Amino acid sequence: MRRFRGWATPAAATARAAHLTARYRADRTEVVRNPHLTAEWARHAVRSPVLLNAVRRAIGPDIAVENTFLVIKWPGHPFEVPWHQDGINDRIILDPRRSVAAWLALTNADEASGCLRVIPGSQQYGYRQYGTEPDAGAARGRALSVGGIDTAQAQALPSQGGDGCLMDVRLVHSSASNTGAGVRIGLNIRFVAPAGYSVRDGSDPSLYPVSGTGW
Ligand SMILES: O=C(O)CCC(=O)C(=O)O
Repeated sequence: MRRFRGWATPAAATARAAHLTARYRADRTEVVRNPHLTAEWARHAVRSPVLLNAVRRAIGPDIAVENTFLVIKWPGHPFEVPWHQDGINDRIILDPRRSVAAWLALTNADEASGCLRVIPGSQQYGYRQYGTEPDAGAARGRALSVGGIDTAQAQALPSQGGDGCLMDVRLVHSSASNTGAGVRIGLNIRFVAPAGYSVRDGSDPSLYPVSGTGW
């Protein structure tokens, strides 16, 4: 896993988080799918030079966004993202050599507010069997691993708005509910290089190129 700073300045990340909080507070929206296809700020975020330089080092110059996922954790509202791997679900499997996941902090996040937690080294053991989250009807449906997770190994990744990290798409990670005082917002991004994915369900992989000419 590689951590970095400055995909946005802390002030810019915090200002964006304040806009998002105002926009989504009324209905307590928790998940916004693929904001890079609809929102200028997210289109900008996935092209951040600091972020793309890190992604280039991981998977080379030709890069497309395969998916983004904005997670808003409202204080005092239970919303746990279960242990899962970003590179596999019923729709797609990502090739770990040609894809990478990123997580961008828009707000500060600590253990109380539900920062990312990872199982260091878990990427070495490949993709695991997964089940679907029980309340997937609430637009939270995602892959999650079942069994075999030694949570005693979990490492919390507190971060500040404007921080980010790149993760192997097999890295097992999760985040707890927000029991802190403020909103906690993060953007999860899956990046792929050409041929970095296999579609499993026949759907179109709507790729959004952000770097290179190999598209
Ligand atoms: O933002 C979070 O708490 C977790 C996001 C995540 O793991 C994901 O969307 O895959």
